Amino acid sequence: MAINRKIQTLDEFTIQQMRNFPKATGELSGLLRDIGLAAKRVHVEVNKAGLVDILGDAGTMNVQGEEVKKLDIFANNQFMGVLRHGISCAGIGSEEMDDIVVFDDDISNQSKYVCLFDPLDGSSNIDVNVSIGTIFSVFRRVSELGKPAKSEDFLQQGNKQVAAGYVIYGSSTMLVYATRRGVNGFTLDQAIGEFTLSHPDIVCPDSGKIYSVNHGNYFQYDEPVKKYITACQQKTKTTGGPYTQRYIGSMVADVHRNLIKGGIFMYPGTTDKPKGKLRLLYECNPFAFIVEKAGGKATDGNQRILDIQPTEVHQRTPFFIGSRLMMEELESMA
Ligand code: AHM
Repeated sequence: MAINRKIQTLDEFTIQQMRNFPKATGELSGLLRDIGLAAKRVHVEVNKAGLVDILGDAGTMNVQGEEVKKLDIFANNQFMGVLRHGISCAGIGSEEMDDIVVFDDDISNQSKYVCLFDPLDGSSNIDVNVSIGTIFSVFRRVSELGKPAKSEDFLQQGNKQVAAGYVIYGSSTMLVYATRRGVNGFTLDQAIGEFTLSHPDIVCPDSGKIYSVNHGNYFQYDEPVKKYITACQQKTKTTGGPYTQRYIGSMVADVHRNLIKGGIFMYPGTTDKPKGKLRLLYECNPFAFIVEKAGGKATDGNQRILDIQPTEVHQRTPFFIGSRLMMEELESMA
């Protein structure tokens, strides 16, 4: 079968984008290629997840005599491995690791970027064959090149991200990433093992019909959030509701759907957990960057997510994200 040369692979796309910047060194393209490579490995394992009872449980030996790892640990190791051995990343922070890891070798100390990621978000959905994802955030280092990266490289405001993206392991596997130039989506063509450009220049519709929130926590939300949820369920002039409630419990899938179709996703603080559940640096910041670049908005209920000054790698924040007009409607409830 002849390959359709109208397709554009992830590598081709990032290199073409780089040509618009005469001073670009290709490091960011290399970083995205490395992330794409790890994502393909995770894709293969995710697709075998249903066989885990046949192949052996986590902590036991598989048929090759290797220890079977939990999928989220496997994903973490893949992303850490490609970034450590690539030439573009000086260190990483991950949901799976307590502390940042600074690679500190001659090549990595010269690398311009650090990366934060959630290797497998929504991992409680693995057992039941529901979409899960990887989320990542890329910052340019602020510490001196030639020396090991420092914590200040990771604790930058989200508005300093140079790129952010996610991979969704769903009915197909997709990698979506944003830079300051816009948001583009690539679907994994399994026949050739390449991410190919399928969703160029993604724009989040200004409004939509979907709201996504954990209704089980309703009585623990504050009054403006309850008021907005009630508005979502009613036919009013301003919201154009009632909206449809869709909540997978896998943020990558929920926000991806709302990005494409229009909608709002909320993970508010609760009386038990005032800061909610989601992590600022590797869950909320990357999505806020992507959705803002696509024309939407993201806040913690008070301020823009991207303007929050982080103080620690694993900090949590309430999170509201989605179509511009729906977010403005929510803001008017305060
Ligand atoms: P997890 O990766 O441990 O599953 O947690 C993250 C997920 C998000 O993807 C999702 O939005 C949220 O947790 C759902 O939480 P809840 O079940 O409290 O609604």
